[in-house]
Amino acid sequence: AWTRNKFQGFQNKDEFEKEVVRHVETTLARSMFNCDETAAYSATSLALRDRLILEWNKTQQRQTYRDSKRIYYLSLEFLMGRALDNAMLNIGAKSVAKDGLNELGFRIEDIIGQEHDAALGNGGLGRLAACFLDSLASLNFPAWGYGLRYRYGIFKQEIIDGYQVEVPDYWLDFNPWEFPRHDVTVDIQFGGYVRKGQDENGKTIAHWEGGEIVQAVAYDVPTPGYDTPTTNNLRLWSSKAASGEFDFQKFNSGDYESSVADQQRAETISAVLYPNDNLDRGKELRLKQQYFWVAASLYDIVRRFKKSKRAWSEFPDQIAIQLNDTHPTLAVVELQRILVDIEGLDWDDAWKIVTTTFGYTNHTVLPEALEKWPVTLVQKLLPRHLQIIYDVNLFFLQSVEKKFPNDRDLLSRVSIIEESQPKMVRMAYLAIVGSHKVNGVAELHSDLLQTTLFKDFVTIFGADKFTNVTNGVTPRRWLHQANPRLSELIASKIGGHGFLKDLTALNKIEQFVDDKAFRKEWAEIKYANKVRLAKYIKSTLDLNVNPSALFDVQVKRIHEYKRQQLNIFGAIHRYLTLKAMSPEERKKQQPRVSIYGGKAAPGYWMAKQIIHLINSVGAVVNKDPDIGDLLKVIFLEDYNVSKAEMIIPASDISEHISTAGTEGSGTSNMKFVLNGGLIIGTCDGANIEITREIGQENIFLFGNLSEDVEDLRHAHTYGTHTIDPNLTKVFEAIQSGTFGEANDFNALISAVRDHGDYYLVSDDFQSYIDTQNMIDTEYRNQEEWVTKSIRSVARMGFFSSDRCINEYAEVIWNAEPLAV
Ligand code: 26Q
Repeated sequence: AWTRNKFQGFQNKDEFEKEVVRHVETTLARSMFNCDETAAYSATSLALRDRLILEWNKTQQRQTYRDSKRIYYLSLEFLMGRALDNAMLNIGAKSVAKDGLNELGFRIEDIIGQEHDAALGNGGLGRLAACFLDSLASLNFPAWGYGLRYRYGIFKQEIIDGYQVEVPDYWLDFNPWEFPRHDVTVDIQFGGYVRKGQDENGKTIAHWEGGEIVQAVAYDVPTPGYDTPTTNNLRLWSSKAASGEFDFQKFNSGDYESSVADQQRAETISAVLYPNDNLDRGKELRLKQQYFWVAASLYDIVRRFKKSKRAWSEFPDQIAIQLNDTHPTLAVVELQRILVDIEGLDWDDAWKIVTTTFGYTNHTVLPEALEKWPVTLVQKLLPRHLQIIYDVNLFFLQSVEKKFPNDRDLLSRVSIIEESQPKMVRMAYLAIVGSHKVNGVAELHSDLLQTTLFKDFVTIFGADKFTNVTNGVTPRRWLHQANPRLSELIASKIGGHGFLKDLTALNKIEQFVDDKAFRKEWAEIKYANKVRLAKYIKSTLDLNVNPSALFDVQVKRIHEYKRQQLNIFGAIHRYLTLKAMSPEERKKQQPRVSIYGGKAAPGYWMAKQIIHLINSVGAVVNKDPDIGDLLKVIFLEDYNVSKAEMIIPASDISEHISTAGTEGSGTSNMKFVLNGGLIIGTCDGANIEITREIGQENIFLFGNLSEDVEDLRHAHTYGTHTIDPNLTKVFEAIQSGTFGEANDFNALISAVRDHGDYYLVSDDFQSYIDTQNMIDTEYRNQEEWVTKSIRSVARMGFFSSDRCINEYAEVIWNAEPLAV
């Protein structure tokens, strides 16, 4: 077995300190006398980074030398969060760094806290990509991530007068974790026209000419595995003007403005992450981002393959490319273009290679999230690609016609080109046709894909092409890093930290469920985590919350389908109920802190209304002397990965309450349970599999089932639609001005009362309230609660992203780890 040698970590704290001091004095050119926390963070990162780089280089050499199959994960989002703590833990240098920093007069938590999150993602999909990179490296898979180096990640959220305000997130000021590769560049073409020519054998060849060129520059980010020397690469592309600088010709001739404008236009491509989550807004710049990133990545992949001098037919044996949603689907077309137009392969041979190489992961069934691009836009930016898409579609439809003759409806349903006004390219269909496997992200989600959205394709290609890979999360970040005390407690009981690499080993803690000392410590850790969050609430909102109260948390992107409105309506109902009680009766109630966090897409007005309602309710409830500690309503500003690491371990109950059938998987549900929190949830996404694993006695499920949703919606629209009486009282309280301006929240109420209640808030309301009341009761029995908490954690082994990556490797990639 591999063991860390002296070159990998630090021998002792003195060696670490020496390196930190050296970086302060030389790299940063400062004296230790005015070394503040920022400088200490920089120097610590640089010292760690030096060790990482050596492993990284060796890993890359090893992977090149062994030449085994590589996995490329294409994602427009990598929501990495902070890197320093993770790197220290992964290379086993944290305790040395802690002692060393202490001697230099710093606390390691303060130094870790200096780092800006790398927030190159919106939510679940981007964080999943980050967990996957951690697992790929930890399991020693030869794998690269490819993404875009946005200058601005997801915006920073400020709450002003109860409303969300977006502030740009400029995160690149000092980023020790990226390495510019000014020698690794690719010229990317846009626009122009296609000229048909002939090769020496008289075969027709398409030449894509004209248009503009933008240059892609590679920035590499090392991603270390846990307790292994494997350090993989995340390559992010940055855009700049092809000439490198702006056009001096124009500049010298006096046309200053347009020379600068050209440069800025090029740099705009990688300037900003689109802040939509689960919503497709077809903007031209988004399509440019997609092609820019896909073309640069494929050029890079093909270049690396060509160095091996293998036959093209071996391409799929050497390379697996996974499409994280449809965002990189142009890669399918681009590879076909490279093989046919540039490398001269026959269409059919090329297409075989393409389809064997790609796999496609779908993350949602929401119709508004399914990507479509106007044919005219694709024609303008990517004329050759549009021709290829048409040809792919033609051959595909011909094959369908052959198998299912005379079914014109079928042909128009599955056509990659939607014959609408304007015509649209359906990216999901292109991804299905261009891949050998299509997967959903939880069992229910994959079933729904196969029986509804992609039903026709199951008929056409057969059920084998479609599969499920239930999501997972990395236990390194989401247990060991976020909750070090819990990780230590578990390790102390079951013989070390092996569970971090084989999460099923957690089941060994179940035998201690009756161990008094263990239970006590378990409860103390949860309490300490709640105290930490309470302090944070005090420092940011100047509000006192009682750490002994039940902490009820819902943190995730704000979306109607995720139903934060159900949660806040429920909190209002609780408030009204408490207000109606006598003081004696109130004393018997379970105190609760209702905690919310999450960003709304800037253009998503309803989501912003929800944030405003939560804050308006908090403003009234939190200062109501009748209520005191019985209910606090808290909105935590700017929820992100590093805040998640603090919030998740502090929850007693978390909410995963999407309308049944709408959440692909959810991944924070897994993180909460892994940290000993129980959950209230609908029968949706991975909640269902979590229930199966941990036992239904350990989870609070409520609400209508996915198979009933269609009928309920139909009834709302065509039958008489009656609103739940308790919910009606909530609406009346809002509209009588209890929480500020009476009419501010009309739209939220109307959506339920007057516009068909698409998300079934009213249908699920009573069930939700009943379940929350049951939670109050059960929470009072702390002994039983701790038992549920321990048993749940013990049974969470399945939800490691390691299990998930191993499934991808076996079922989709046909790839193996590389022994170190
Ligand atoms: C598309 C087109 C134009 C602009 C933006 C987008 C876009 C961006 C982000 C569309 C979708 C997303 C993100 C989707 C997402 O995060 N999905 C979540 O993926 C998780 C990981 O699989 C699941 O757990 C969640 O259920 C799912 O909502």
